[in-house]
Amino acid sequence: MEKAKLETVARMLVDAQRLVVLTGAGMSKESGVPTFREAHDGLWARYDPTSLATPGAFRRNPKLVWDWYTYRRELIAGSAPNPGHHALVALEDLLPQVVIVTQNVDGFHQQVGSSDVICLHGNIQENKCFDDCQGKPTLVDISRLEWDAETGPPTCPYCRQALVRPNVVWFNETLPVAVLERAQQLSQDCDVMLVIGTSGVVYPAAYLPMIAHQSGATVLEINPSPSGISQIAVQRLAGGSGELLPLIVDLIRQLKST
Ligand code: BV8
Repeated sequence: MEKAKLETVARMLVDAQRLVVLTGAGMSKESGVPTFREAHDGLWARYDPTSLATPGAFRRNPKLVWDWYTYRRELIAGSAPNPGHHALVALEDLLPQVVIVTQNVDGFHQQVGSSDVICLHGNIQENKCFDDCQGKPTLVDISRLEWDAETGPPTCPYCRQALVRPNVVWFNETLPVAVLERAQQLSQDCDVMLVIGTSGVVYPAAYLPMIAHQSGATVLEINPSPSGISQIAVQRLAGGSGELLPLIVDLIRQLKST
């Protein structure tokens, strides 16, 4: 990556008063967590995740979907946030406002201590009643349940009817209203949006950079490949976020000290 491009992006970030950072699966790639569209290793290579992450798939074959989430939870448990996640925490000491809006469900931003994280699509570590029988969401602590995991997910301990499912937003499910509204408002109000590691094909998350752009914000991108966001980004740094973010934060620190 040529230094001049990094310096250009650092100079666009150093004076940001209201920065929004939108992250996707690419943010966790250097932690060893496969991105959403990349073929998962082994058993899951033959399934398209967008056909597993749906309420219909869960109704049709709860064990298959539950096992896919168990596999992903184990993958995440065996991984760790990478230097890119830590760099975003360091950015909070350099800029007046940094809000992370993430599409990721791995919990890594929260784990490293980012202070304001909006999870658009939920949290893979949490489970809930499929029917939200006690209200939205009816969280269930499965560590307190006894069930035969060979049969798939447990039954909700409250209603004893519906099955327990991961507390994530599936395709064809609406995002929590308050979460989406806050993300949209922040995208409208930000002066800079840094978009990291997303293909920009899943909506309504992919609308957020467009909202920022139409509101006059500077949109920047870190992604090794062009994405659905690239055409509205004034700069795309073609590299890995785990490698580039620490370099950018160092440059911002230098600019701040001169
Ligand atoms: C909804 C949780 C209303 C589950 C996920 C228009 C408007 C509204 C809706 C739609 C619309 N058009 C279509 C829809 C429907 C649908 C949709 O968007 N479909 C797509 C496939 C076209 N949207 C929905 O259903 C949403 N709900 O709209 O409600 C509604 C209600 C009823 C009926 C209709 C509509 C809900 C969407 C949420 C789905 N849940 N996750 C789980 O994780 O199991 S989405 C999932 O995929 C991820 O969370 C993520 O958000 C998403 C996209 O993945 P990315 O993060 O972008 O990752 P991807 O692999 O695609 O790309 C990785 C990128 O990283 C690449 O660009 C790569 O180059 C880059 N990269 C690689 N290495 C690195 C890197 N970058 C940096 N560093 C590296 N080292």
